[in-house]
Amino acid sequence: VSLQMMKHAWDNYKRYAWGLNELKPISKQGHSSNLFGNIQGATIVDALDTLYIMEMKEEFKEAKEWVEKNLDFNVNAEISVFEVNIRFVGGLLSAYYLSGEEVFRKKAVELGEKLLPAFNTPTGIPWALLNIKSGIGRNWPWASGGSSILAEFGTLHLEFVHLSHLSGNPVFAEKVMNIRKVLNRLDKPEGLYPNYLNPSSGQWGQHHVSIGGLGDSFYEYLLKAWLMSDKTDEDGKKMYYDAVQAIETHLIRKSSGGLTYIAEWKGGLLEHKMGHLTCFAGGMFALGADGAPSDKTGHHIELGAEIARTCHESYDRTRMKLGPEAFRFDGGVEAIATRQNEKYYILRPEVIETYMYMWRLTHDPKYREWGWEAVEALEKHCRVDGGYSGIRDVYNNHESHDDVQQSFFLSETLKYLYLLFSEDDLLPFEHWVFNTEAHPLPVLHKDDVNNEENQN
Ligand code: DMJ
Repeated sequence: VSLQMMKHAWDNYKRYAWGLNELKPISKQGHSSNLFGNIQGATIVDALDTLYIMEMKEEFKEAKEWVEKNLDFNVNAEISVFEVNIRFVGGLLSAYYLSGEEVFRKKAVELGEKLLPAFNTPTGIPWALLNIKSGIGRNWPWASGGSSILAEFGTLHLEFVHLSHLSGNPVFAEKVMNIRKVLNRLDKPEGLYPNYLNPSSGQWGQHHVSIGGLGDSFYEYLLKAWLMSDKTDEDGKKMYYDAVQAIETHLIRKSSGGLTYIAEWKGGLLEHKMGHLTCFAGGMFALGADGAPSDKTGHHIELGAEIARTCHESYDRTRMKLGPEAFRFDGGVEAIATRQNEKYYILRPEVIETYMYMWRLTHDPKYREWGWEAVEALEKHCRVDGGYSGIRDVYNNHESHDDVQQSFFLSETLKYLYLLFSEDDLLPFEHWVFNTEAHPLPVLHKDDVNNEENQN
């Protein structure tokens, strides 16, 4: 089924928005996101590996030809370093590792080089935004005290390690190792990492902590850096398990109805709200269970299962059986959005991602059942003639479509659905880690690394 869904999403993108970043499935035209500046083709690059894995050979071939002829980074444009890294660098790296086609390696390294000026700050903590022609960077104007964002500068590690591996140029890995060093030198309030860090002073901004937006994939990349290093990156390992310990103590709570959730922390006060983005953490806890101190393995799996259950409830308690952007555990509600501007669903993957990890790690059939419920809801409410669209209010009787087919729907949501219903030997966890945009990157086995060093 996810293959049919991919075909529908891809065919319509191709028909109405080919070469542009995303598709507007209701108005049947292109959608230009300013996150990528003038870089074009986000949906193509994000979808490459999904097409490959689903064996959509014709489509993969036309996507590859587009990349060869049209993917161009010589543009005068300000881009989000994080978004371009996870979608474009990540997408190109995976396409290279899966297909072995040199063009993807070349383009990934070329783009990586364009991103390097972002690190020209007093601390080496990169800017959020970068003009890839002039090399001038800056931060989001809304970010606390001119800060860079934890989930942005903390979500470069996997891709940059691979860029060094594939180019033979150590500079990429050095840049991300330096981020680690800066973080390790800092005092952390209650062992937690605030979402904001000023790249000039090297000091934290507001003490807001989140495992959802602004924080999320930083934690994910600590664990995955360790896994991707064939479990040699002890620093990443320690930072991850220490952070989870602090998260459990200060952020994880149980509602009176028995639902475990991860709250947000604002200078010591809890906001009893969980984002759809936060739901990825169920899968992360389960993936990290194996490496946890031996008495904690079962506990981390259990934590993953609890988060999966809570996130499933957030879907189940809506009219459309699709989860809201954020849901609360206060004012007499549990796992329900109470604010109008938190009731939307934009085809996000995190809940299905967690089902996929839980399925692979426990084989409890309920995760496939829950995944199937999501398929039915997507088909019923998000599928339109011209592709798939997000929904403005998942509690409403009638769909109000937002008219955007997000590129991560093709790279993540549909890929995780496909994997949820595949055998475990398709992209097995021993050999692959998924970047935060669901692009698989191979584990760098000790032997590979040594061999290459010898060759060099
Ligand atoms: C994706 O770009 C990535 O999953 C990122 O980590 C968070 N936001 C979207 C999907 O929701």
